[in-house]
Amino acid sequence: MRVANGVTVVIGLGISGQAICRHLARQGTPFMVADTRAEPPGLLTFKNENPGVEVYCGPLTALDLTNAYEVVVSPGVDPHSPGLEGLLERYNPATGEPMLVGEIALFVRAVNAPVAAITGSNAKSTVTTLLGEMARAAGVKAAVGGNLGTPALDLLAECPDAELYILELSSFQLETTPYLGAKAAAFLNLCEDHLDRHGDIMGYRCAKQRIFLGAQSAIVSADDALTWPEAPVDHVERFTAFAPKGNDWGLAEKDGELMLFHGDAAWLSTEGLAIAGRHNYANALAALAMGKALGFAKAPMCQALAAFKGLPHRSEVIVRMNGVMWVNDSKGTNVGATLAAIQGISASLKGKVILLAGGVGKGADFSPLATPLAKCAKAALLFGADAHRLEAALSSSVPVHLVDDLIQAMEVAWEKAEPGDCVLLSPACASLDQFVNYQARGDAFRYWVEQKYKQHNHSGERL
Ligand code: UMA
Ligand code: ADP
Repeated sequence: MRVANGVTVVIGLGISGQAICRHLARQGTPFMVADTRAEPPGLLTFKNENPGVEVYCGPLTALDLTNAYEVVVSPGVDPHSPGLEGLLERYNPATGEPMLVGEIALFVRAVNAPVAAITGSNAKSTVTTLLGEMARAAGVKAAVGGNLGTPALDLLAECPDAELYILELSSFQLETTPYLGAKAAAFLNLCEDHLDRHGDIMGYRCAKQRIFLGAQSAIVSADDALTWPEAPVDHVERFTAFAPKGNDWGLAEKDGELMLFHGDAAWLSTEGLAIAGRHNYANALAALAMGKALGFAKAPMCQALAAFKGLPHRSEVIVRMNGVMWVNDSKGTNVGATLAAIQGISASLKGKVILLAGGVGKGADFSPLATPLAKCAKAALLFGADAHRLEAALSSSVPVHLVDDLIQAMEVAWEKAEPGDCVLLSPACASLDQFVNYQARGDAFRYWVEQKYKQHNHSGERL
């Protein structure tokens, strides 16, 4: 099928694709939509609501894009996939940008307030949400979204008078962003993830480094040089999960209390925080560093931080039952997140960890989990598409059991757990082989635990 002259082609009819369509419609730009799936979810509704918009479903190789004005691709579509070859590298004289861009390129063209952008392998949603709370406490009208939930282009329409846009950005979104120009850009951490898409960790890092294009301030981890900007940025703030050097943000003891520091100034004690674990304190420091770069005052930032309880599905304690703690870390979709969860939880655990893991491993190497599990785990119960790869990486360090699915894993965990233990769902994998998304996986965990809790409460058993 030949695309008509001067038409913008939106690739993908998911959340971003639909937001891109709404934006183009608002701007009066002629566009059509293509999706590689024969029947993408929401197709009928979209057609009913957009009767004049052409929709093509099928392989992109059958689309002739020669006359297109530009191609705007959804994050879930690889810009190098068949049918799109060369477009990312080709200059588009009409826009001065590559022929293929993503949603964020359109956002950058349209936005007229400062942008704070957050990327990293883990903690993006946590830091983005916390920074949003800090902005609110500081009296700044901020719109919060991106990969986190509300697409960036919808934020523009929903909050046109925002004084600040706070965006969580994934490597997929950054890969197709030619320029960002953020007032403050954070690259929080880097561990293997999405290797099936980016080839290797350096390809993945390279996409994430784009967050610094045109940034006024960079916020990076002092503990990981791979997060530091490759191209010069005027102002750099660094945070560490350990004692700070120079003017860095860090964690150190003062008078027997673990405190958050900026340089040699103690800002607040971790004892007053609702979030726990060294990785979460590092997240708090990153948000403080960003807030400072954005001009927020110290008092409202600290107030918002003290009140912040963290997000569901991230090391979330569901219940303590028969002396066993049941923790939902369904958002632990890569090895770095699962390591952080294991280390955070085992630090204060009397018993052992029973890890529930598995799903789609996205090509990652699971072996970094072996040593920490050898130290603190009773068993690893493995399910899903990459269960055998996990078994190969872990079986010499910890007893492993292959099960069919999460529910079976929970039943085995119920049998094995003893008072003092923690049953931890932190799968180190995406959920898409057995669930709609990570939330559905976390909800299934929560539901099972709550049912069990009710049954036992009902029968009068001591919990
Ligand atoms: N797809 C096709 N063919 C198409 C278009 C999409 O097969 O033509 C498939 C993709 O391969 C993918 C699924 O459809 O499996 C969804 O892809 P999409 O690009 O349509 O995704 P959206 O619905 O637009 O949602 C995206 C983000 N999803 C991805 O990047 C995969 C959402 O992040 C984000 O909340 C939303 O935009 C709004 O910005 C989710 C995510 O998993 C939470 N992100 C990854 C992560 O956090 O690790 C990057
Ligand atoms: P993202 O949006 O980057 O996926 P989230 O805030 O949703 O980040 O957290 C994702 C996972 O990472 C959760 O399992 C969470 O417990 C874990 N996590 C949170 N902070 C860190 C950190 N600083 N380092 C490693 N893992 C972390």
